[in-house]
Amino acid sequence: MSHCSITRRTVLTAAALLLTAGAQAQGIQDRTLRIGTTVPADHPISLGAKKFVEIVAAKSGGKLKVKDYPALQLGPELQQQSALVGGVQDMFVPSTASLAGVVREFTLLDLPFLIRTSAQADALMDGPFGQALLAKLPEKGLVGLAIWENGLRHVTNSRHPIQRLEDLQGLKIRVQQSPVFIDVFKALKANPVPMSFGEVYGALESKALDAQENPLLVARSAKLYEVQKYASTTGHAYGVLVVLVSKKLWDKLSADERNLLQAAALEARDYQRQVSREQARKAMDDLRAAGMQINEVSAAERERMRQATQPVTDRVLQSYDPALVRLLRSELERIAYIS
Ligand code: EAX
Repeated sequence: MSHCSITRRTVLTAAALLLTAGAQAQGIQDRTLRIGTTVPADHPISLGAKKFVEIVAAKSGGKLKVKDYPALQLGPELQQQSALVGGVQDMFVPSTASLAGVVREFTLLDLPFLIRTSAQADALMDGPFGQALLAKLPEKGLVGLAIWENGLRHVTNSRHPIQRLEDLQGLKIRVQQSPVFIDVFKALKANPVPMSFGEVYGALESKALDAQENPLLVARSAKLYEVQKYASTTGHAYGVLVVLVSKKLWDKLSADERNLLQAAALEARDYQRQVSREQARKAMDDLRAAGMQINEVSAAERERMRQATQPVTDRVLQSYDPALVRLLRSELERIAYIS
C-alpha cells in the first residue's frame, strides 16, 4: 500500500474520530426523533421537514436521527399537539390556527387581510411580534423553533365561482379549528365548519361540505381538484406554521443538541419558504390543468370582504393584551410598504 494512501486513510480516520469525539464532547447523543406534518409529502411544508431531517443528520454526524411523518400520519392536529405537551411525540409543524387552543395569541395571525405578500409575512414572523408569540409556548409545554410558510389562503368550492362578497353566502365551508376563522366566515355570511385537515377531502367528496379555504398549493397537494370545481383568489388570510418541539424532550437535550435543532429549523425554514414560493407560481396552472376553474377576485370585492370582516378584527384586537396588540399594529405599519 503506497505511502500517500496510508496518509490519506490516517487523515480520514483521524477526521472521523475527531467528528465523533467532537460530537460526544459537545453532548450530541444517539437519539431518534419523530416529526409530524399536516400535508402530503410533496408539499413544501413536508419537504421542509424532509430537509430538516437531512440537516440534523449532517450536523450531528448521524447521531440525531429524525423520522418525518407527513399527512397527519401521527394523528389529527390537536392530538399531535397534546402528544408533544405530554412528551409522547417529539416534534410537529402545525398551522398557527390549530395552536389557538394552546396559546390563544396565535389567533392574531389568523386575522383577515393582515398580510398581502410573502415578504411582509417574513418581516412580521421573523420580527419582534413573531418572536413574542414563540416566547409564549414554553409555559404551555412546547418550544417554537421557527415559523414556516403555508401561503395566502383562497376559497375553493363545488358550487360556483366566488366573484363577489355575496357569492360566499350560505356556502358550507370547512375552516381550521380557530375561533377567528369561524367568526370571519360567519361575518362573510358563509356557514363555517371547523374540522381537522385530515377529514376535508372526504367531507367534500361526500358533499357534506361545499367548500374549504387554503393556499392553492395545499389544494394541489391534497388533490382537492378531484372534489372541488372552483377556486377563487380571496386572499383572505396568510397561513404560517410553527416548528414545535416537546418541552419535555427539550429539557432533556444538551445545549449543543438544542442549538443544532434550532439552527436546522431556521435553515430548513429558508429552504421551504423558497420551495413554497417557487411551487406557488405553478399551482394555478397545475390546478387549471387538473380541471379546476380559477377566477381572480377583484381588489374592490376583496375590499368589501375586508370591510365585512372588520368587526371581527376589531373585537379580537380588543380582547388581547394591549401591549401585544400595540406591537402588532406597529409591526403592521412597519411592513405595510414591503411588497
Ligand atoms: O397546515 O388545516 C389547514 O387548512 C392547514 O392550512 C393545512 O393543514 C396546512
